[in-house]
Amino acid sequence: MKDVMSEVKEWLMARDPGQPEFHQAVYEVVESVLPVLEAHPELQKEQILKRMIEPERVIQFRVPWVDDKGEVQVNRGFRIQMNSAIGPYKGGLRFHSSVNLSILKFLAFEQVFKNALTTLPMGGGKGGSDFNFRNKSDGEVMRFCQSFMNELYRHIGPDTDVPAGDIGVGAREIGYLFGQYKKLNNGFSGVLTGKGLNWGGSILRPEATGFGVVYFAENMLKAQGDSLKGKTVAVSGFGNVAWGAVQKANDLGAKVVTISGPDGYIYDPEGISGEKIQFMLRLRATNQDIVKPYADRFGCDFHENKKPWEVKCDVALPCATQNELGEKDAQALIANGCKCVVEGANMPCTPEAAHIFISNKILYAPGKASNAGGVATSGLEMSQNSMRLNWTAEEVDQRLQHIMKSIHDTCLKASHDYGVAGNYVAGANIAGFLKVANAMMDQGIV
Ligand code: NDP
Ligand code: 2IT
Repeated sequence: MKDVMSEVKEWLMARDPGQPEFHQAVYEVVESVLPVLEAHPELQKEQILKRMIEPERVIQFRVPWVDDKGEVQVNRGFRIQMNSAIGPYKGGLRFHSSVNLSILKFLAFEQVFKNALTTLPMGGGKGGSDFNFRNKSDGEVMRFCQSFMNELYRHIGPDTDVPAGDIGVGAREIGYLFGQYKKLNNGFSGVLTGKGLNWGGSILRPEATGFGVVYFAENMLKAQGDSLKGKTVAVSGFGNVAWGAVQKANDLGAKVVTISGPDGYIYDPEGISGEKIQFMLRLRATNQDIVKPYADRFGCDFHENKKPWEVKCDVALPCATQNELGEKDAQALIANGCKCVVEGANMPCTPEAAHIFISNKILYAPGKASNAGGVATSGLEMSQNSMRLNWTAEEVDQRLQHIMKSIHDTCLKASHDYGVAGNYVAGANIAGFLKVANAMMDQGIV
C-alpha cells in the first residue's frame, strides 16, 4: 500500500505545488487510512481518495474597500467548498494576513473529517481573506466585511454552505457579514453561525471550542483512570479557543499557568482564573495581539518571543495556530513530564512533533477530533434556527458533552479496530474517512 502514498504525493506535487500546509494535512490522513484502503479495495477503485483531495469547488474573489483615509484597499477573498457528501458545506472564515490558498485548503480538508466525527450532518468548507484586522477601526472592518459578502452571498445559503468564525472572525465580523447577507438576500436565515444571541445565535457557541477541547482531554484521561483535577495545564494563544479552554480547565479543577501571543508567553504560577480570564477578552479586544499587558497587570513573568512549551506541565493545549509546536517543543514537553497534548488549534503540532508524541505513548489528540466542539455547536445553532427556538445553556452544554464523548469513543474504537490501539490521530482519520467515503460511494460518481 506504500504506492498509494507515493501516488498521492506525485499527484499533489504535479497539480498543487507550493501548497505545503495542504500537502501536510493530506499526507497525515492518507498515512492513517492505508489499512482501510487495503481492507476496502472498492474505495480505491472508485478513486475516493483523489475525489476527497480535489475540492468540489474553489471560489476566489476580489475584495475592494475604502479605508478611513479614503484610500482604496484590495484584498483577496476565498471559499473552499471541499466536500458535501454528508451535508451542506460548513466551516469557518479566517481573516489573517497569512491567509492563502494552501492554508484554506488544509483547513477545509481537515474540516471534512472533523464535521463527520461530530455525528451531525455537515459537509466541509473553509474560507477567508488576507485582510489584516490589526489597527483597523470598526468602520473599516464593517466596510471590508460588507465587500467580502457582496461576492460570497451568491455562493452560500442555509442549505448550501454555512460559514462561521475562525482566527480574526468573531462576533463583530459575523454581525457585519450577516447584516450584508440579509440585505442582499432579503431573508432572515441561519446562513452563518456564531450569530449574536438575540438574533439567532446559540448560547455557548463562543465558549464551545475551548470547552470541547477540555471535555475531550477529560475523556482521554478518564479512559486511563485519571482526570484533570489538580493538573497543571499550559495553553498557547489568547483568542477565542484559548479563552474557552482556560475557563473549562478551571471548572474541572485544573490550574492553567500560561497563555501566549505572537509577542511571547506569560507564566502565571498562581493560575489564570477568575478576573484574569475576563482580562483575556480585554486583551483580545485591543486588536494589538500582545499578551505582555497580562504580565504587567498581574505581576507575573513574560517570556518575550518564546513559546510556552518549555514550562513544567501535565497537560498541553496548543490553541493558537498551525505548526506552532515543533520537534524541540515536543521533546521539551516530554522532558518536563507532560503526559497529555490536546490540540485546540487546527494542526498546531508539526508532523515531527506528532510523531514524537505518538512514539512516546503520550495521550495525544488531533484538532479534528478535540476541537470539533466549536463546529458541533455551530451544528446545534443550525438545528435551533431550523426549529425557530432556542435551547438553554444546560441543554447545549449537555449535547456538547455528549458529542465530545462520542467523538472520543469513536476515535478510540477505530484505533482498536485497525490495530493502532490508543492512536487518536489514526482513529480520528479512519472514522471520519469511513463516514464520508461510504456516503460518497452511496451517491455515485459526482
Ligand atoms: P482568534 O483570532 O480568537 O485567536 C487566534 C490567536 O492565535 C491570536 O492570538 C493570534 O494572534 C494567534 N495567531 C494566529 N495566527 C498566528 C500565526 N501565524 N502565528 C502566531 N500566532 C498566530 O482565533 P481562534 O481562537 O478562533 O482560533 C485559534 C485556533 O483554533 C485556529 O487554529 C483555529 O483554526 C482553531 N479553531 C477555531 C475554532 C473556533 O470556533 N473559533 C474552532 C476550531 C478550531 P495574531 O493574529 O497576531 O497572529
Ligand atoms: O475550525 C473550525 O472548526 C472552526 N473554525 C469552526 C467552524 C464552524 O463552522 O463553526
